[in-house]
Amino acid sequence: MWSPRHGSVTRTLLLAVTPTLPLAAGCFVDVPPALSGGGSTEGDDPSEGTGTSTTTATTGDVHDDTDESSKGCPTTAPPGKWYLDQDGDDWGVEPAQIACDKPPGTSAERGDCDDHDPERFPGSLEVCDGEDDDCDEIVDEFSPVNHECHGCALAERDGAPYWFCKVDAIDWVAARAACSALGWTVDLLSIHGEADDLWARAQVEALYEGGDPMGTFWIGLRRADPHWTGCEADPTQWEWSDGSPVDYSAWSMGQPDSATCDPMCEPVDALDEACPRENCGQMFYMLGGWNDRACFSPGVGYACRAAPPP
Ligand SMILES: [Ca+2]
Ligand SMILES: [Ca+2]
Ligand SMILES: [Ca+2]
Ligand SMILES: [Ca+2]
Repeated sequence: MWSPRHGSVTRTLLLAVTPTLPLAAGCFVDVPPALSGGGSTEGDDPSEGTGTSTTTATTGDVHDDTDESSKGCPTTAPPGKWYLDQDGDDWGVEPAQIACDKPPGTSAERGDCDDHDPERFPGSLEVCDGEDDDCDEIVDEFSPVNHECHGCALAERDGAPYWFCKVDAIDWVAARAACSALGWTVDLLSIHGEADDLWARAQVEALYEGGDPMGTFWIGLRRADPHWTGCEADPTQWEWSDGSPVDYSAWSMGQPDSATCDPMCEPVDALDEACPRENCGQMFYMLGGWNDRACFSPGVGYACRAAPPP
């Protein structure tokens, strides 16, 4: 036997696989009559008209048993798309239902990244909780109420979030992984001009106030080829891990120097401790300037940046 609930589910499933069906002819046009079955599209066939019309406000469904006046919604507005909103935060999720009136438990907005948590929705305030609260696919980034999180100072510049993280010891690969864990657009910091460089350095200086003047933190610099033999690496073969162009450099005096290179071995990978090559880049956080260093070295911090919104 047909029920409004079952009919609604049927329409929802069919809409998911028939997204291009026209919507303008009436409230049930998302359901092909030949496939509807069970009477859920009762009245779609004009020959079945009985001269009565019923609107079921509680489900948002409009049951047409008639003619022209019942082919559309009660008002001139076309049927709307309504997204399931289970946590009541006014943000829903796919798939959509089509109905003239807003069905209970739905929203006209879609994009809720957790429809079981009313604190998480697009535009919510990001807080330090290991979750992406504002549904931008970035975890625990800067917000008006989130300036520090898990040992990282947070900032935002030109629309892009930054993390400046203080740790006891971390190699370059682990630092990059820590950045990536914050979101797929997050990588180690790349620097593209003096203003970028000075601003980043100021953030880190504040974080490490009173620290070692020779202390270093990882940035996204790495050699394009970490497997070079001998110790005469091409000093220009550097790249940013986020894929951005190397259009600026601020090496410290005498760097890159690959000071720890052992010319008698051939490295297996970028983290080969038995055959050190200074394949990764870091910043002297108090003195400024960049330094090449073996990627397995224990840096005491790192900086991450998310790509700004397009
Ligand atoms: Ca929701
Ligand atoms: Ca939610
Ligand atoms: Ca977020
Ligand atoms: Ca969060």
